Amino acid sequence: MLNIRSTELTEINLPLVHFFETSFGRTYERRVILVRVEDTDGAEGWGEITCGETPGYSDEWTDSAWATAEQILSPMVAGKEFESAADVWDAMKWARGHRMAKAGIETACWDLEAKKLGVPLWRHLGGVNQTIECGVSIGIQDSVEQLLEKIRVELEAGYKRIKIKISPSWDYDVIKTVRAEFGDILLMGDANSAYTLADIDLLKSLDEFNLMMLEQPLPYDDIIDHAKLQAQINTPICLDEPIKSPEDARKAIELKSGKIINLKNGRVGGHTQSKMVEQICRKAGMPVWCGGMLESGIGRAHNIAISTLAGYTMPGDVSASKRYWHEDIIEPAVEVSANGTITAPEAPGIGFDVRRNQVEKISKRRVLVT
Ligand code: OSB
Ligand code: MG
Repeated sequence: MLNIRSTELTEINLPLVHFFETSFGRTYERRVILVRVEDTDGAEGWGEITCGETPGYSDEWTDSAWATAEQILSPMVAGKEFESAADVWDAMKWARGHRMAKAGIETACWDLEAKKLGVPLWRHLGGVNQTIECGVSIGIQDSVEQLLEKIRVELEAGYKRIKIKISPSWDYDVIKTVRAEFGDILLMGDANSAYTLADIDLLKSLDEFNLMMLEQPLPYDDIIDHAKLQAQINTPICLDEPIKSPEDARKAIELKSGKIINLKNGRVGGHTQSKMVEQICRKAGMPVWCGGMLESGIGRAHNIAISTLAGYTMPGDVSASKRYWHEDIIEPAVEVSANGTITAPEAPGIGFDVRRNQVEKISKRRVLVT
């Protein structure tokens, strides 16, 4: 039984160690919304709202998520009683969309519940693989030399798979150079919706590079043209942006819109929804892997936990804190082993301590909803 007394939102600003550029823009500093839920016994759980600073990746962004979490979603959870964290999603279902805002609250409730039970969150979620495989996502750089250097560093650190962001001005030639330099590493590209079917010749030409997959080449809300594209290229398509629910996953499988799903906790609305997508995909033989949204340690810890489920069979975009932050807000920071793995912690809940003093230091605003 969960008796939620309050939800508390805190916005913190975290400068990235290195800018992150995708086909929709460049980010230097994250505005992260942390969610702290407290129950009537005074126990707490932490979550993170993973949306970007602009509506460039999805329609949610910091200020829209803040308003929605404060005014609409928190009142649906604060002061309410739940059989279990798995029921929190349903309490917010009336509100359409806003899945990242919902996920921040929902995942905080899962952390709280696992802590109260004294079990690690990954086990509480039904995880089976305590050690997960890690890849990295490398943004568009100012030069190809800079990209090659970054890839070299990550391969030396042990990461299992390299994802590079691509766009119409950073695609064929760049991938060709990377292949020539690093041979048959596990390599993939993520276009973040930078192409349309009119670019079919270019997209077909990428087949020669034997990419592990091509992530989200076509528009952010499309699963129909992706099916047409998949029928014409050999590279497996991985869907990211358009899969916002278990129903979306089912439809994409039926339509053959792609062969893999990048499953982001925030995008689908939290752990309960991720578990449903994972189950649908596992039954259909569709691999999933855990994507990232440049999370702080709290979102990262939740990503580690959910990645331990059986259906997450490919290396995810879950990597070490130090790739993003000079100083993370959790203790210890997330570290990756020399062979590119993370082992989910045994401590209850997310298994990392939140550095409250550090959060205070970099906090920009706070609101408590009771
Ligand atoms: O498309 O997967 C994406 C980051 C922000 C928005 C969208 C995406 C990404 C990443 C980075 O690829 C993943 C990470 O390292 O957190
Ligand atoms: Mg993506």
